[in-house]
Amino acid sequence: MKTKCGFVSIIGEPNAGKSSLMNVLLETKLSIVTPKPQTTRKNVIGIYTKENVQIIFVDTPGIINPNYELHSSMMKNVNESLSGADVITAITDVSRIINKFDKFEKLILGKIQNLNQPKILLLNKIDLLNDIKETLPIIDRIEKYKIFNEIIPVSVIYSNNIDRYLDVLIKYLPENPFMYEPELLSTEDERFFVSEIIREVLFNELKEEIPYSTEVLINSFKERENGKWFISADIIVERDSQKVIIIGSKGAKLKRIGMIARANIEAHLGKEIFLKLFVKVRPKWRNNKALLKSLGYK
Ligand SMILES: Nc1nc2c(ncn2[C@@H]2O[C@H](COP(=O)(O)OP(=O)(O)O)[C@@H](O)[C@H]2O)c(=O)[nH]1
Ligand SMILES: [Mg+2]
Repeated sequence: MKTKCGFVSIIGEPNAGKSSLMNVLLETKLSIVTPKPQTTRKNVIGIYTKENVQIIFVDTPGIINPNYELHSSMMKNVNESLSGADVITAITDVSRIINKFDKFEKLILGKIQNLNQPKILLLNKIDLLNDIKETLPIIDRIEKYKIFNEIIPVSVIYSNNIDRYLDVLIKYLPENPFMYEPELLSTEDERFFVSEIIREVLFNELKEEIPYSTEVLINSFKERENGKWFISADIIVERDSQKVIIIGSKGAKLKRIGMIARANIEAHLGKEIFLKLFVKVRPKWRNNKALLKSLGYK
């Protein structure tokens, strides 16, 4: 039997639903999803294998105009994923695209219009529209650019039209042998997922700009004699005032963050862990190239 296998880059603006899409396709929660934009900072690989098809999805940070070195690194990740892709999937929040079409045109269409790979556009969040017909003028407008091979309205969180997307995607996927074992879900290691889970809790528990000023560094990740895993991590912030907020009065906030993170990590790893969190101040880490490098950024 002939097999199909290839890389699919998932790109789009912040909050479009890129990470949700990958999670729905893989029927698991690999990539962190929050109501806040710019949560995903590094590319996350998710591998879908069914029958004779293997799709290596690459979830990417939302495309923005960079303000920090951190953002430049995030955009490098997007570009890398695009250049390695066999098929490109762009996804946009259809309920908001009308009011921000110029931005969509410049950031998304501009970025991919000269690339050669097949391109699919998902108009996401159709559940937020009063009538599916509202997508028609948008589709007309985007079709004029002749960038996309297919434009598909979907609702990722309701799995609406996702089957159709998969069918179309598979059509454009090249014939190749599988690259990975069919059981493998990701090439990312557990340390990465653990740090992402902690970051997700920070995004959910902290207000305004604080989550954007945080990063998580796993210091140790080892099995102890009693079978319980010991994980210690630094939560890196930019200012003392942020450290004070994260720790909270009598350490209550950090305790809560640790409790939620531990439960989520245990659910992910399927085993009990012991989690120790420290908060450390690294002024302006988002603009410090050397520090970014030590945190795994390009
Ligand atoms: N109403 C609605 N919300 C969605 C849909 N897909 C994603 N979202 C929400 O949009 C927000 C951003 O999703 P996320 O996957 O993190 O977007 P990303 O920044 O592009 O990775 C989250 O609150 C999701 O629950 C959808 O189909 N309908
Ligand atoms: Mg994301």
